[in-house]
Amino acid sequence: TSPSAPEAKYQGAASPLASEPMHQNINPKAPPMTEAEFGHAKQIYFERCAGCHGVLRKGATGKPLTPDITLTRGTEYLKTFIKYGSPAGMPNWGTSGELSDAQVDLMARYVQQEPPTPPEFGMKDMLGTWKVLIPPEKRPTHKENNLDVANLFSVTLRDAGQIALIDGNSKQIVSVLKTGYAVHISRLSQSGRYLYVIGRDGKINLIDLWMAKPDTVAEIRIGLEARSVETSKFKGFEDKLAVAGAYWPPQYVIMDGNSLKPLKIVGTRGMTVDNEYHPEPRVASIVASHFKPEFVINAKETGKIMMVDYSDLANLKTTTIDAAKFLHDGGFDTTGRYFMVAANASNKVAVVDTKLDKLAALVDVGKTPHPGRGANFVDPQYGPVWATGHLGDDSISLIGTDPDKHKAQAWKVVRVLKGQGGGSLFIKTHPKSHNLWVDTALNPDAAVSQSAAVFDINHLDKGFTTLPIGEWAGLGDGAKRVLQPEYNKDGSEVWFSVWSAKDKQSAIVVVDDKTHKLKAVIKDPRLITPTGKFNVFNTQHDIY
Ligand code: DHE
Repeated sequence: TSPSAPEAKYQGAASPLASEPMHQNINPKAPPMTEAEFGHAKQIYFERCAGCHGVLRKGATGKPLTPDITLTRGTEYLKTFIKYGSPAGMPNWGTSGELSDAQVDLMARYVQQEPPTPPEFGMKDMLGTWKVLIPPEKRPTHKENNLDVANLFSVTLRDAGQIALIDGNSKQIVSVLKTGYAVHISRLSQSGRYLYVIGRDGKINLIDLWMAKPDTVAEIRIGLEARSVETSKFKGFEDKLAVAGAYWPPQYVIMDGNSLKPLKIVGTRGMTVDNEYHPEPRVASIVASHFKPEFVINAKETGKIMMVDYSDLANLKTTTIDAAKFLHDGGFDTTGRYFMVAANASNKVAVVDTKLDKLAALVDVGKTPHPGRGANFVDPQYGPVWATGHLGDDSISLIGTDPDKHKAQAWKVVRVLKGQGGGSLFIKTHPKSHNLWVDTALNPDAAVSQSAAVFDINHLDKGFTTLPIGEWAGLGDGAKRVLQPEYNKDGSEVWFSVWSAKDKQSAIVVVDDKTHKLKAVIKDPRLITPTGKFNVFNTQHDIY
């Protein structure tokens, strides 16, 4: 396997576009394919390749694969490349056993054909999918349940196309709700009443946590493939608007927060930070500014951060900040003023000052930073920092975030910790804790991917302790990954997902933050492929 295979495989998750009908372009110069072969190859392409090479094959983190290039390479060369991979990050699809020789041959011929184009998805399409199941005036006027809503967890049940709402106190599943396919994230309205979840297929569920039994009150599809959703947080706009970003078509959509009625669609096609045209800049993370009525919207391939003023949608004002290519995930510093976002394939973290709408810095970090929302704490020596782990190496970079009292350290990597290994997806702490938790979910070594590292923030030089979270789940043998530490409301517990295959038992392991001891294992036949977990209070208040 090539050294960067975990990163390439991470980006190679199946795209919902695999099942979209698309026009077949026959290129007379390309090796011939039957319609059935083309259909099969298209499916494989959207399941394995589009994440890196792009829907239109114009290249993203992977190289462009348009016929002008692939035809000059020829079938035999392409077959070798697909079968054996490359040190630059192309996975060895053939020798790893993931594609048969016949499939490798199929793909080598397919990429010499014109790329088929998925359809656009505009206002008419969106309105066609929009449903208000319970209109705002028919919803509860006060909380009608006895749940401690602030300590609920919204848990993605990835392959079931569901989320589970789990009570953080009793650890009981309150309900399992049908959602879009493979929900990516959950976010809260400013008040904490409404939960928004977005599926990989672009479907958003708006869930009212005040109902006797929390349930979906509105839904919509905002595109054919998507990852992010957020709500307006600025004073005067609380619970008013929602926004979601699509991978395809490349666009973001601003909606009414109470009904999901689509109000404004904005395309992201355009120039990269290198001033080259990109036809499909996917919308990656979105956060809501606390300083202005603005959404902070990150376009992956162009490397541009759009500060979108939502106070006047008819006269939309956007400040576009040039950062670095391949923007992905990120979070705020503790003051909520600075947004730190990984430009992952550029090995950088971009820092945006949301008060001045300016780039504060581009910080060089390790290989392929992947913070989730990152972790904020006070380094005993260097003051306030925000930390990220990496997919591509075992380092954890601590970046100074206090330009007022620690100017010399601000926007510099002040410390690099050595973690368990590469393949880290998420890192977390809590203001009440002195622990820093780091997963290594995509590490190729099973022992590493099934455990988590914990550092004592007051003794960072002492290294980490490894906790066998996967073993604690008591699921027996079988492939599983331990991922995404998430705190409960009061910061006394850390929850981990133990993500097994769809047809195998998974679990959530709850660890006592102080003692590092196992506190509970949540097991239930309904807990199918749990991935992300979002504590209502912590998500609502950007606590991480
Ligand atoms: Fe994610 C966050 C995109 C693969 C679980 N993921 C994000 C965000 C983006 C993104 C843009 C930030 C959203 C925000 O903050 O607004 N993720 C992508 C991909 O494009 C990628 C690489 C491949 C794909 O095709 O999806 C990808 N992600 C994964 C996974 O394989 C994970 C582990 C399991 C899954 O669901 O597929 C996964 N991503 C998550 C989670 C978060 C996330 C749990 C939110 C973490 C948090 O704590 O905020």
